[in-house]
Amino acid sequence: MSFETISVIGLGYIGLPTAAAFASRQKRVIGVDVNQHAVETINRGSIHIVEPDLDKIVKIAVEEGFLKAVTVPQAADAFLIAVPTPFKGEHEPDMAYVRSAAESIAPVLKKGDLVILESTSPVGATEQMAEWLAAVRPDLSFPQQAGENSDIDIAYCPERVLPGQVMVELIKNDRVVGGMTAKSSRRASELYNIFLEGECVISNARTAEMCKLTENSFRDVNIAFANELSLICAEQGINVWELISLANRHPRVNILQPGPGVGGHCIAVDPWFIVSQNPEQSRLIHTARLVNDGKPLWVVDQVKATVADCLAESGKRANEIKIACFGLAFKPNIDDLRESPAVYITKMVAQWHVGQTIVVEPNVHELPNSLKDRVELMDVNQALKQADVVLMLVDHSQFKAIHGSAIKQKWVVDTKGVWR
Ligand code: SAJ
Repeated sequence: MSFETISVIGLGYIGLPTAAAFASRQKRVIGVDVNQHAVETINRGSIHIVEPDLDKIVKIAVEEGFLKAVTVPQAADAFLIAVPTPFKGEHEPDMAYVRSAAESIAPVLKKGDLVILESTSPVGATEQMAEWLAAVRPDLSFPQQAGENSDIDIAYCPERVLPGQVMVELIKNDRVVGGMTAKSSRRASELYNIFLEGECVISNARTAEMCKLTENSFRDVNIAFANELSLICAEQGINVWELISLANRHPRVNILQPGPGVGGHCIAVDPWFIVSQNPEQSRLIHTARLVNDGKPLWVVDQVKATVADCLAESGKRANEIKIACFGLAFKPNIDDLRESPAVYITKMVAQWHVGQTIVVEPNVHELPNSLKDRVELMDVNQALKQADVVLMLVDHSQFKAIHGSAIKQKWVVDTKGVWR
């Protein structure tokens, strides 16, 4: 059966682009979100998140009547669940949003529907979701009960798009499809092939769940290796960026870049799902998390030591010393400050420092509440004119464009090797 109406539950960084991609292929899409503001914004043809090109695609989709947003699920032929899966307590995955999304669609499910879980999830989550659905809809059969003959097909299909390039990667990247049955996989592939130019590679639900966690853990472990090297090099008086660029000339070495820590909502979170399910086996993945999470505190210690040098050499009093922090976003050239090590470090520096703390972040016009009372937002030139100590936190292209010779300050902590 072809998919006449597709419903996407959760209209955030993944759900809204996915809904827009289907709608742009002239499919009728019902987007569902509990956030009334998001629903109203989308229905006006606007967007509530920042992602290149998404605004244009959503505007056209809404104007042409292919996309509408609602707060309560309606009947559809396929449901994609793309709600957050944060962690709780000791880094255990919190599946509460997935459960409530599943239970919210249960009343409108009908024989022949396909349900896909896209949210990053621990292994076994898709089977768990199928159990939750079966518990509230005993009149329908599910894959765990009826296999290939089930009334409802269920699959896990993780997203793997890079924030800032979502509309391109959503269409071009290969996609892993893990059905609870072969029929579920086949139907999920048919669904994604509506807009996908990459390949749909079929596996099973548990492997697809682990695949998503593996991709982000791979990146986390590799960044941790670079961050660990940066600590070792600081002890040894070696420039870590020169070292990495030299080592990367080996044909089989490709080290990532150290930085102030790992931010965002994926790489710093997803590896914990593996660790929490497999604490005995995941020693390397666990240690990588600790290495990356420890980096901001190490940077703050570097700042304290640099300010101490500045105090000793400049003859200024501590309250006369101005520290300028360059960058707040969680990675270069975006305005997303959530889970950003740069914000965390700036806050700690401002709390500790008795003098002025300046922030330069060309991608935002307003400081987050956690910083508002403590720091002052300035442009690059003002900050470079006033600061005694400079802290480079995010390698935005505007900062990279500044030549090292323009940095007159003697006291510099450069976590990205931009002004080396
Ligand atoms: N980072 C470094 N050094 C590097 C690369 C990154 O310190 O060499 C830092 C960044 O500054 C940032 C963090 O890592 O703080 C994460 O940035 P990222 O660009 O590595 O990844 P995200 O979080 O924007 O997106 C990741 C992607 N996963 C992989 O590349 C394996 C993306 O494809 C996923 O779809 C996304 O997570 C997700 O939604 O899971």
